[in-house]
Amino acid sequence: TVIEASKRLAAWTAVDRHVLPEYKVIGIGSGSTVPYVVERIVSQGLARNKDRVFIPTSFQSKELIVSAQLLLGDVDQYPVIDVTIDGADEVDETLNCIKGGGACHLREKVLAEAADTFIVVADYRKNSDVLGKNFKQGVPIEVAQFAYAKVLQNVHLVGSPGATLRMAKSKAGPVVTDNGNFVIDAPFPEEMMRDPYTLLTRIKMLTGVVEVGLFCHMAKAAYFGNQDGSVTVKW
Ligand code: DER
Repeated sequence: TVIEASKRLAAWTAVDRHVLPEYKVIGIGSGSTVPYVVERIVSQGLARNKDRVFIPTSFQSKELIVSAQLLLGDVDQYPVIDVTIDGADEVDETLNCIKGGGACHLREKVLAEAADTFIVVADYRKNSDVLGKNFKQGVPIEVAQFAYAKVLQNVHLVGSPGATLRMAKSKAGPVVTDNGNFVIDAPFPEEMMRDPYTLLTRIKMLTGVVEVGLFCHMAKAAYFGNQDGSVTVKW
């Protein structure tokens, strides 16, 4: 499909430009765009270098690394990462991202922060000017199970009366993350989404919040595949 082709285009461009020969530790994100990152790493022979190790950001990401027969590492073995490449749900004009559509944003943010360079790859739907304009699901918030009702109440009070606990589709009950936590999806009004860093700090301070799916001042560049086969780069 056009969307898959645009994901592939973004991923290949980012790998060619940012997985430099001297880089030894590569962070691999989660979601449906990152498989094209691994595809390019393999096809370009960038995994043949046996001292190049790949760090996962989720169970899914680990499975992707293992199935591609790449060398699997752990972030406690490799606390400093050369480059992390990951997807996003939406990216604004100054590279702030909504992430967590796949409920993986805690480990993703750890690896994004641990990397010297954090690169986002996405299809054209994610290229936006104000967060929340295209991605309507709300800001993903990972919360401790014990505290979810209190966090939900407080998120309602700080500006998201429509916030909900994320329920699973093929499992009875809520989504449970790789870390054993719940996820709250919290839509906020546009004027609050125009200052995502302030919003991030307010949500993060709520007791029981583990991590917030707003990545502010983190990405060094974002690559978007377009429907016409071109690539848009933001940096
Ligand atoms: O959940 C996540 O943070 C993923 O990275 C998500 O934001 C991107 O997933 P996609 O590449 O399948 O759109």
